[in-house]
Amino acid sequence: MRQAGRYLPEYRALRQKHTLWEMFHDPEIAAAVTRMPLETIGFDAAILFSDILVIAEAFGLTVHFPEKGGPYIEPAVTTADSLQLRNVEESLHYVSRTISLLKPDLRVPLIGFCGGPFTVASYLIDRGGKEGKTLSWLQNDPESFHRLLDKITTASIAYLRMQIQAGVDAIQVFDSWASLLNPAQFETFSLPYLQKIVQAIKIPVILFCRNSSLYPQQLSSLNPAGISFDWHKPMHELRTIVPANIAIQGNFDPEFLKSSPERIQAETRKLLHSMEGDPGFIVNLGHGVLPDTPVDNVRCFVDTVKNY
Ligand code: 1CP
Repeated sequence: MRQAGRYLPEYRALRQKHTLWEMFHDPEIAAAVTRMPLETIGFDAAILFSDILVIAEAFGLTVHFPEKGGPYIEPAVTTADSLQLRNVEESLHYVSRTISLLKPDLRVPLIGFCGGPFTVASYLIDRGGKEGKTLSWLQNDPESFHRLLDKITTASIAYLRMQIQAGVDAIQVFDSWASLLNPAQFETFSLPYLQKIVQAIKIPVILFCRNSSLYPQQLSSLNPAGISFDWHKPMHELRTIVPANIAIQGNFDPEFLKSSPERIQAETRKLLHSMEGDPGFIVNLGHGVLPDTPVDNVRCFVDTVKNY
């Protein structure tokens, strides 16, 4: 969860020299950033340095990462019919190039990813749903909203297949903004599209939503390899709902890594103890590492797990 984010001084140093857009589009830089947290902290897996929004380029749209304010897409999408998929391999070739640069000497598995179709739609329409246009579209014209989600799903599957061809070992799907939906809308506008992705992808798929702990049954029904949980329910309680063949990962509040090393050690051991004997448990945060997290605290967290 955001391993290569702004908490790493070497990442911040590189960011002084390049825009975020350049860093995502330059395979040498993206590969170097992917490796950074492995060298500094020693995680058990690497997550590709990219962003869920670059897929907009497969539709001929431009993605902006301004220095202030969240990322946005131009032009904003206002009709399902206006969205035309181009050649994914050509539009996003720099992502496969990054993966090919990384794979030969990476000693841990590499996780590729894409956004959940609903979350990507929310960025294509209105900056992650921030202007309310996504929700009003799905309420006023659900039929065309489904057509939009279908097009994004087709693009996402092609994009993931390209990543797999280039060498990623597992996939995480980030449907972050599914948290904007009520339970009935979640089952209509998020879940069926996650299901299409899980069914189409033949390597392990981990599902993430911002409020996944509300939906353990629904997410388990898609039979993914794993589910990433937020911190609103204890992991051992979630495990009683999620079948043993599905791995569960989580679930500390990212704020937790800003507490003292003593507390990090104690709480991490407590979580590990509560999940003892469960081979399908992956220790993680419930969302990304926050920018002002001390690097030593992240290291303390990982070391506590490794030494348990
Ligand atoms: O220097 C900076 O300002 C960088 C911030 C940043 C980073 C590190 C952005 C802009 N994207 C990324 C990389 C990224 N994004 C990764 C690679 C792995 C890593 O670096 O550890 C991944 C997996 C993502 C996924 C992503 N991007 C999501 C889903 C996960 C989540 O956080 O919920 C979302 C919603 C985005 C959109 C996005 N890109 C960047 C930001 C700051 C945001 C969120 C903005 C918003 O709230 O709308």
